[in-house]
Formats: sequence, C-alpha cells, structure tokens
Amino acid sequence: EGVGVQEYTALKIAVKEWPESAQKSVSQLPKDARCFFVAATLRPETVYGQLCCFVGPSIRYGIYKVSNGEYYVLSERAARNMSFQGVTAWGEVEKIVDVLGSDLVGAVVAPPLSANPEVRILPMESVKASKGTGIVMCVPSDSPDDYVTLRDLAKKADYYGIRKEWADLEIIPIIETPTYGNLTAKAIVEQMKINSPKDAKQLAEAKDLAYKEGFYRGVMIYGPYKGKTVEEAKPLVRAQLLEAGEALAYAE
Ligand code: A2H
Repeated sequence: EGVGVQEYTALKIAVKEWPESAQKSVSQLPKDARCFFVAATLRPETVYGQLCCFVGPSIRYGIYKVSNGEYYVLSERAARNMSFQGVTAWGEVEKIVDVLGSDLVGAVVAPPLSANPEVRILPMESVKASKGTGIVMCVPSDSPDDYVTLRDLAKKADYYGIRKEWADLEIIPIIETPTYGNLTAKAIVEQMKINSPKDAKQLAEAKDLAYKEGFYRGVMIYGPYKGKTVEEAKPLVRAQLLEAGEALAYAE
C-alpha cells in the first residue's frame, strides 16, 4: 500500500495431507513432491500461535515448482514476483497445478514453530489475491481479522462446508500487551463489539489498534524469546526461520 515496499516473511507450511477435493489437481504432482503453502506475514513473531491457515475460497492458486525442487502453493501474482526474488531462475514461472482455493480447504499442514504441529487449511473470504501470496497464517490471539473469521467458521461450520472441530480451537496466548492482556485481538474485537468478518471498516480499525499495541508495547510470553519485547523478537524469529529454510524473504 502506498509507495513503500512491504517486507514480508513468507512462511513455508508443509502439506501433510491433501483433501479429497484437491486429489484430482494434485495428481499432476510427482508422488514424492515436497509441497508448501506459503503464507505472507508482517508479524513473524506470532508463528507460535497459529491455529490454522487461510486461503481465499474463490481465489485461483497455482502449485509452482521452484529452484530447490520444492513445490509452492501461491497466487499467480506472488509466483511471478517471487521469480524475480531468487526463488526460481530470473522471471521463470513453472506452474504444475491449477487449483481453486475452496478445493484446498481441509488440507492438513504443518506450520514451523507453531504450538500446534498440525493445522487445517480453512476459507477466509477477505483474503485478497492482490496482496502477499494470497495465503494467510491464522493467529487469532493477535490478529482481529483472524479471530473474527475463525469464530465465524466455528459458529457456521456447515455453511462453510468444514468440520466444526477444525475451527473450534483453543487460542494460545503468545504476547502480552499492557492495554489488552494476553489475547489482544480477542479483547479488541469484544471491546469494539465486532460480530462478523464482513465488518470491514471496524476490522480495519481493530487491526490498526492491535498492530500498534502489539508491536510497540507487546512482550513475548511464549517460545524461546519469552521476556523480550515484540520489537526485539520479530527480527530474531524472522532470521531463525530464514536460516532454517522455513521461510523466504518476500517483498512487494
Ligand atoms: B499478518 P498489509 Cl498476528 N489478504 O500475519 C488479506 N490479508 C492478508 C493477505 C491477503 N492476501 N496477505 C497477508 N495478509 C495479512 C499475522 C498477523 C498479521 C497478525 C497481526 C496482524 C497482521 C497473522 N495473520 O497484519 O496490508 C497477514 O496477517 C496486520 C498488518 O500488507 C499480514 O500479516 O499491511 C498482513 O495481513 C499484511 O497486511
């Protein structure tokens, strides 16, 4: 947004099991393909609290083969951008599979460093194809959007075509803030009485509040950087993920 460059951490979330609805598409991949959903985040220090991972149900994704032999689930736009950022040979994009977001829902994935070793791919209507990778890690403790979406998914599981237990999960406190305690997003959503993921205007305000409070005043209460401020922990977690090959630097 604006003219600035956004420096994302693109987290590699390994696929453990494809849902039935994706079988036909992924049958085009080699049997032993190492596949990852790649989620773009501005808050890498929140990886510990992931409860699921979101795709846009009506977004078209590709599964792309990249230089190191792995396969990434990405939006077309992100694949193109990444091809100029060292992920593939300069400007080269090799799409193996075309798949609709809704067909990916239900996949079992393993996010790095999360307190939950296995989580599900779930739908989020507000994911934009025009931002990041089109894939969002869900951290309901600290992201109001994630909190409200996950709550709605649990409440209307049938409507969304998911199993209730995929979304009806205990939120893990990972960051303490002076104003909102250890579940900042939940506290802000309740205080602002936001009821639906469709309350876009209120959610934008909540997101801004949560981001500022978390970034400038938050302290880690979970993980190896427990006791450090969010400002200190953020580059440390990012560097750790990059070094381990569990994330990529992604700018747009
Ligand atoms: B953030 P900015 Cl805990 N569509 O990650 C909608 N939202 C997207 C997206 C897309 N295509 N791609 C990324 N995002 C989300 C964590 C997080 C995030 C927390 C708190 C705040 C927060 C867990 N979700 O973002 O418009 C991703 O969610 C608030 C700024 O580029 C990403 O970081 O500023 C953030 O929005 C990027 O938003």
